[in-house]
Amino acid sequence: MTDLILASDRDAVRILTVNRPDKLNALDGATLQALHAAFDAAADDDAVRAVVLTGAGGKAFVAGADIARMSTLSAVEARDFSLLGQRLMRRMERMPKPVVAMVNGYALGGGLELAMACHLRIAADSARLGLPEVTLGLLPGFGGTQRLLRLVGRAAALELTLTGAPVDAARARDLGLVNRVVPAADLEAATMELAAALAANAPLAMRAILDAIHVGGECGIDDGLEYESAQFGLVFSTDDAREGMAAFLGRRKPAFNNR
Ligand code: DAK
Repeated sequence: MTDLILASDRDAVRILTVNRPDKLNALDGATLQALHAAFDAAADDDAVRAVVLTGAGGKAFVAGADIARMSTLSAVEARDFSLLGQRLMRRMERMPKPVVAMVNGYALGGGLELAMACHLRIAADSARLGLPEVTLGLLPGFGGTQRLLRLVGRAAALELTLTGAPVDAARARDLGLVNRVVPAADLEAATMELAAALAANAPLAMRAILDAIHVGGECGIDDGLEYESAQFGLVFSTDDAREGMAAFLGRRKPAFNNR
């Protein structure tokens, strides 16, 4: 059997590739489970400082949940499938290191939900993104309504989910659905440059930032500020904070050690 998820490392960047190109990388249960295991492994590996997620085959990031598999599910199985996907995407969102979606083509339905669970999204100008579930008589089942609302606000979230119509990459950037759009030919280089820059930053500071932004998105400003200052105190006591400040003062590049 071929690997559903390919994993390779470029220096401190782990590249994960959903590998079902003949099905435009559609997500079935086994692929969701393999992705979960791959993210667990990336989280546990101290040598990995940033993760890039993409799709194989050059045409799609991920074209959605596997409709053929989904069409055979009972209600109970559909709930389990939804829980499996939600668990994976929560796991990704709460990763202690930054995760970048390299959106190299269609990101539809569960595929866009997957991209939205990443911390940053960079898209090829040829990519198309959308939540077409409504056209199948469904609604997003991996947290898509909730993450889209938080990313782009109510008006655009309602437009994308109620019409089901995909948007091109430029519109996705205007909505704030992706951080950056680059020519398709430059996508890999631009993504790896971004990921390498992230990987060079202090891991414990990034972890604290990921936590603070996540917590802040779910609570009021006073609780969020308190959380931020607690994280600041914690990070301030690390070797990497000493190293970062000393490197600045010594006019040299810092070398962070995750301590
Ligand atoms: N699932 C299964 N197979 C898919 C697929 C998908 N989402 N997308 C593409 N494929 C397969 C095609 O069936 C075809 O397979 P073969 O016939 O060759 O065996 C192959 O990939 C190539 O696709 P096309 O021949 O269709 O390629 P085209 O270039 O003509 O079109 C396309 C590309 C992306 C426009 C088209 O494939 C397309 O419209 N795909 C479906 C996109 C879509 O509707 N995605 C959203 C899926 S729904 C829930 C949990 C989760 C969800 C909902 C509920 N709960 C449990 C409650 C999430 C739902 C979704 O994601």
